[in-house]
Amino acid sequence: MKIVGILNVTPDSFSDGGRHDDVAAAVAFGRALFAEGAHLVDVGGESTRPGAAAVSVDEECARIVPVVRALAPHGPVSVDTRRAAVARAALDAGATLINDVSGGADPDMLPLVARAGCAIVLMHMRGEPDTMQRLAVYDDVCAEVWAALDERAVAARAAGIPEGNIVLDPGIGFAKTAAHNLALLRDLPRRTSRSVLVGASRKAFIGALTGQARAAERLEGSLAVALHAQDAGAAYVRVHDVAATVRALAVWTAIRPAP
Ligand code: HH2
Repeated sequence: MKIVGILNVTPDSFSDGGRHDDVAAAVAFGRALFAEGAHLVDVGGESTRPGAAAVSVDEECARIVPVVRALAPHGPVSVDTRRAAVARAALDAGATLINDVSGGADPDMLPLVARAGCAIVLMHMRGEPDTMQRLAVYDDVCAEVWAALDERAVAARAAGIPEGNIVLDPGIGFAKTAAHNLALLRDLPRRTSRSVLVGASRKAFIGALTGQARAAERLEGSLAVALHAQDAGAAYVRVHDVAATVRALAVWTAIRPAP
């Protein structure tokens, strides 16, 4: 399982907002994530936490492009964006993977990724970050989320993206209650014949289980999810705490080799 380290260059991300708002500090942090063992560093310029405000394309590019350009020579960089114009600028700056929490909703996104020949993460969410928690209503959350992801994968293939470049993500915390998140994680082993990314690091449902209000303190619960993702056969886990995840997985995989 590959470890994707999180580098948010935003003022308002739920856990690391405002920490890396100058380019040099962001690049140093990204290089440290590579040194700790991240296989990829995911650079994001728009917070998608519940209730987050939207940013303009220009602002998002201004936040991420200089960081991607300076970080890409040091290791593989993905960019966390829902906008094709931002993705294009990031690919030009050296990014090699697009992480799209909207599942390719921008009509230009899937054709762009097809032309670039890069991989894309298609994540499940409903609505927009500022409204999505109102849409967390499902009869059968696992069936509905994976049916929606299958539709996005069909659209991606129709746009010319080969199956090998498509990664699916159930979108833990995006238009989901804590119970939905747990159901999706429990169901994960049934879905990993495809390439799947799990992003649960420091999210609120972990705090609800452990009684921790502060996101930065949710390390142990985040590690528990990473170990579960490994056992479930996930291809990627997206985490804030790279060094701790690498160490936990080193012991876990020595005991239980990858499925
Ligand atoms: N979660 C977040 C952002 N991007 N991308 C994928 N593929 N999967 C996720 O679960 C996911 C994601 C939210 O976490 P974070 O980046 O830490 O916070 P914010 O959106 O507030 O910047």
